[in-house]
Amino acid sequence: MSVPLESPRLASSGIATTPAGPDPQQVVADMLEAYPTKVGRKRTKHVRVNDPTAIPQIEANTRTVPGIITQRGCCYAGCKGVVLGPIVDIVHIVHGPIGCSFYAWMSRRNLAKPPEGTQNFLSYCFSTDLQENEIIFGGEKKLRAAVKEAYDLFHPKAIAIFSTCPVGLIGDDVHAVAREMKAELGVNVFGFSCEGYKGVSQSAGHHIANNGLFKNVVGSGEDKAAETPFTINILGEYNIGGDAFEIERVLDRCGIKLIATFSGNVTYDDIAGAHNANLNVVMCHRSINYMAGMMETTYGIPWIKVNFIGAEAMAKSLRKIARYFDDAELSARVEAVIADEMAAIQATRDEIRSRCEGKVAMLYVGGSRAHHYQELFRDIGMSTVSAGFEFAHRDDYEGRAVLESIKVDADSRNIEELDVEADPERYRPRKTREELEAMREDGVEVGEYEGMMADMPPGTLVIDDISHHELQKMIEAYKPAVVCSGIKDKYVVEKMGVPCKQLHNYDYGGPYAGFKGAVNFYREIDRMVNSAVWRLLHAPWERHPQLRAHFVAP
Ligand code: CFM
Repeated sequence: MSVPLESPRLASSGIATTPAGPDPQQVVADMLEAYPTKVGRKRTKHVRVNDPTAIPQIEANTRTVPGIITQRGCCYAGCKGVVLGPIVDIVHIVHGPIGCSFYAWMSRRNLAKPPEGTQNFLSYCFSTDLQENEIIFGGEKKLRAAVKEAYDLFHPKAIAIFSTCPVGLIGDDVHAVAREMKAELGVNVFGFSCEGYKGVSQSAGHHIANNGLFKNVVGSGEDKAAETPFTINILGEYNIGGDAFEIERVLDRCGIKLIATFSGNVTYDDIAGAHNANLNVVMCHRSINYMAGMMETTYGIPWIKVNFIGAEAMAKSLRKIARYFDDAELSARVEAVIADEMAAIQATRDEIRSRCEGKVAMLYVGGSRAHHYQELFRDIGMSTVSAGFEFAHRDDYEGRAVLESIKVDADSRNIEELDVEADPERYRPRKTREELEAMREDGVEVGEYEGMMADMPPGTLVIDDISHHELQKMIEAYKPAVVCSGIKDKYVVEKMGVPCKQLHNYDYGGPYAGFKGAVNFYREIDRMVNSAVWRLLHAPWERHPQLRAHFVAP
């Protein structure tokens, strides 16, 4: 049995210990047993029994073993689908075969309510529709024509071009075409070499997107003085299911002005003027930490890590922002908003907590949500026995302190690291060294992320890039009340009689951020974990074992 040890960071949450359950070491051994020796050896390094007081090293951001079925996406998905795609008034042209566009069309549920008069291309699908002819003779001509056609039809502020796998293979120079068309049309046109095969997952695409957005858009707007000093950008919030709407509602109430959200419910001009903000708050560290670092070096804007998922986490993050601005009036307003919002959700939260308390969840999602959503479960007394990211790096698991020791391999060397320096005119440090030091003493670290493992109780299992086989074994061992994952394994989970909540697109729900979002999530989870329907579900092979298929490793 696991030893229920206290986790000091979690003591205040009321769930500081691991609930009694199977021996995690034994679960790991059983889970990896079926693999061929070499695969087993590799996967062992991606699975860790957590100890928040002595965080173990985990293998992450390395190639997936072919054939073991994981949830990862590709570099193009990370660049176009995740970071750039949600910017509403850029025409996003996918240079490639039509499938790359069609299957990425509107499936991420990044919503937007752009201001009156703003163009909104989110519901469009632009593609050069490469055919055999271009694969043989080159696709630059067709790309040029597509950019021109999009310009003639819409006259957008900017056009972005995204390269898919074949474009890299045939060697089309999308950057040369972009430069040429920018000169010809007089609007910003820029390209991304985000071919799907680059790197080991969509994470490579995030980095490429950050670089391109920083070079081509951020800071290209005017210097503007805001009517309040409390101005922020949110980095790594993509407005899935309307999360950014709720976050902005709460920030508004507090008197904190949002300049730009990278990239949800946001326009080209918002991002171009993002250098005017006095603070960057980082939600999804994985997809956008590069931008936070570059903006700090170039413009002197510090960043802090926040989590707007979960009512308690939201309150904590608002206090962190208020502490940064260090203004008595702002702090008082933030406290009043927190008190008011908490009071409004308390009765529902208590009622749902009484039905959910003690139940366990498993979260295997992307590169940040498997961490953030643990807070939402904690709000209603549920604990996370196991969590993992698909494509996060060691720093997202173990904290940024390990950054220096991360090995650079051939795959990561492929992705450009921009060399940025302080802007000679616009660099303006927002805080003095002494002010930053005082914040640190108050427990608010600037430019820090301690990672997921520090926030998980001892004895919990952390699994990087989980496979279908491993997921099945985990469900058999822990029999969780709910699994949070994505469409690739939703039905694997549900066929085992366990409800699965998609945390990528939220199924059809959301928002889940902020206070009102938290209530939506409590209700959804209550419905799922307390529904009798799952107990009635039996797979045919439970009654007829001859139907069970087996894969036997050679
Ligand atoms: Fe960041 Fe995301 Fe995520 Fe992500 Fe994604 Fe996403 Fe995600 Mo799906 S940017 S890492 S690449 S929080 S699309 S909005 S849900 S895997 S956990």
